[in-house]
Amino acid sequence: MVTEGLVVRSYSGYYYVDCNGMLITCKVKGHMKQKRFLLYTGDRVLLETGQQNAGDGMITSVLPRRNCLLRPAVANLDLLVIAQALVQPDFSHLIMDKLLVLAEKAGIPVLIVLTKADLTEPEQAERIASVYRNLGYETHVISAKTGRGVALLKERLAGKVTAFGGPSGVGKSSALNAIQPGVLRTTGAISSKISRGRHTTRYTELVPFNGGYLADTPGFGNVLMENMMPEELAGCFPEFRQYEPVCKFSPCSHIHEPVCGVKEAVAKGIIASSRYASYLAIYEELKENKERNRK
Ligand SMILES: Nc1nc2c(ncn2[C@@H]2O[C@H](COP(=O)(O)OP(=O)(O)OP(=O)(O)O)[C@@H](O)[C@H]2O)c(=O)[nH]1
Ligand SMILES: [Mg+2]
Ligand SMILES: [Zn+2]
Repeated sequence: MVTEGLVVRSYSGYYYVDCNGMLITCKVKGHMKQKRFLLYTGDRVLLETGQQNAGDGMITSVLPRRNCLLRPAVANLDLLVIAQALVQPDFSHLIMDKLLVLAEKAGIPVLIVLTKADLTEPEQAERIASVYRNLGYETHVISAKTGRGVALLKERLAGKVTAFGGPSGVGKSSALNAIQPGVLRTTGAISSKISRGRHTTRYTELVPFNGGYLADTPGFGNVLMENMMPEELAGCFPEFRQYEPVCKFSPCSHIHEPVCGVKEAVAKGIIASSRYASYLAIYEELKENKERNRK
């Protein structure tokens, strides 16, 4: 029998597929492996069931994706929550801007969550949040410890397929647990190697939540910008768009050109200096990638 299902977790060669509420353990059919087809958590797949065990299946194809991300590795999202701590670890504009660029390129709506509000002054939180609110990104300041901001965030996730992504240790799993205690069934295996029993998320798993799904994902260190050309970057900074008509050259890299609307807006303080600094750093990284690939 052929049925459709949703990949809710993948783990060492096995895919766990939700078929109308029943969890089926699957492998992928040989011809798919030959094509080196990557399957993501969040993929909709066709599978053959009922050969041997009722709980086993074989994935035969992947249905077209609406969207897909590598970091975190997940497909078909309605919403990506980009989580970062205000402190511990310190907030990084560059990491936030890189993740925003990747989400813009993938065409996935973003909601920003700034965590550990209990560890910082409200003014500091506001300073960071305002940079992103001014760009039009919905930004929530929360604390899993005190519960601040959790109820409102929970409301905003209802009925959607949402993944929480961001650097390691920023509090993604803690935020999810605050939103829905017990939501993480299998994540949070205690690692004795990493600092005294900290819970570190090992894989992406979708869990049903309020008419949609929530995904916790493993944190990462740095964010590598891959599969992107330097010339594409400005298009992933939405606030640049309205100043580009002023640029003398088209296309304009907004770096060395003499008359540039974007550079003017930065000089006037209309475009945040942290955003422009990220643009320069990412542009440089993409240029280096391009030169390396040419060799
Ligand atoms: N004070 C404070 N500590 C927090 C908060 N949220 C998380 N923490 C702490 O931060 C550490 C990391 O939290 P996790 O929820 O495991 O972080 P994570 O983003 O899921 O980490 P990875 O799974 O490794 O990517 C833990 O020691 C938490 O107790 C918060 O709101 N306030
Ligand atoms: Mg985690
Ligand atoms: Zn320009």
